[in-house]
Amino acid sequence: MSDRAVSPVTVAEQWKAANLAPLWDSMIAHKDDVALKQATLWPWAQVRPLLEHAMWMTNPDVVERRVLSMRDPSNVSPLDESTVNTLQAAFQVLLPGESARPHRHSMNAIRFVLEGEGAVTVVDGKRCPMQVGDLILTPGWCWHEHEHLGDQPIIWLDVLDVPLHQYFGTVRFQRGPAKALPATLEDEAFGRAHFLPDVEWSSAHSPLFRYSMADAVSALQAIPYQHGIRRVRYVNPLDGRGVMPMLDCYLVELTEGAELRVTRSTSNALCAVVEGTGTSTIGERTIQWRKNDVFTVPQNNWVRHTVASGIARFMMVSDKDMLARLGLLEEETNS
Ligand code: GTQ
Ligand code: FE2
Repeated sequence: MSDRAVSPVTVAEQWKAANLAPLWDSMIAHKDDVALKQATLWPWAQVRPLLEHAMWMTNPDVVERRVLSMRDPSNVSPLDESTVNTLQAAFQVLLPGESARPHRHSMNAIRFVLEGEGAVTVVDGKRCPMQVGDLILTPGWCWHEHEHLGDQPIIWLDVLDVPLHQYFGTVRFQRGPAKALPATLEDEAFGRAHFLPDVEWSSAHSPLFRYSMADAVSALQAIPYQHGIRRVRYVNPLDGRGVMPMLDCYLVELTEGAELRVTRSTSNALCAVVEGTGTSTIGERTIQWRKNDVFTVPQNNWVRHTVASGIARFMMVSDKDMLARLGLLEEETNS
């Protein structure tokens, strides 16, 4: 008998001992179907009472941030806290008089206010007032703290690019107080349309940290619907690209006719409903949504949004700009 008669049991053991595995037995290589992740909905009616509970359970002095994370129920590992492949989202609550101390991390984040007003997020020393619908950036490695000067609880959505940093091995965290604040440009420097500061400035993220809902809505109202949808993008005014390298934000308005469009993208998105009610069919799942509901649009699913009546708006955060820069963004429409 030749060496070729090695028993299968023995060879499997030998592969294991040699840290090898046959690709022909792989469960993923050369298979046609890529498993699609399903959409998930966090209904505000279910989430709000649990946030109320969190208000008296703990406080940010003790736990740094009073946050309930949104987990994709299909995550297998308990260490996987992602909401979609590339994004990690959460609800954060601050009570009147509370503050969440300064820190910084390599992860980029956006905050989107769902309820309340009168809080301020301080980003590299710039004070960003938070009112319902405002989008606040806390870009990677910028010092940030939150303080609440209002008289009712404030609740906002956090969306971070944590899963990407975990993958890249670039997770970094540093406690405050802030040591040396970098130079910033005042928001006022970007306050006139058609003019930009002609200064030497180099940064991976937008110099603006606050995008008000009032500005976003007036920008939206100035543009026509196309196929029942109109959309504005929150951009870095200095390069016209997404606000941060791995987080790209949009305000989307739907009206009648939107349901005729079915789209599919290699990008992942998370949507927070600002106004109105509607239904979205995302792959095999159909979701009914209303104000302050949050839902995911995992990559590669066919998507169709329908508005119940009148108009509906949602803010969408996605990894689209990153995929575009990597040459990996593919989008299709069937209508
Ligand atoms: O508010 O600084 O949801 O650092 C997760 C990590 C919020 C924050 C989160 C954070 C923050
Ligand atoms: Fe943070």
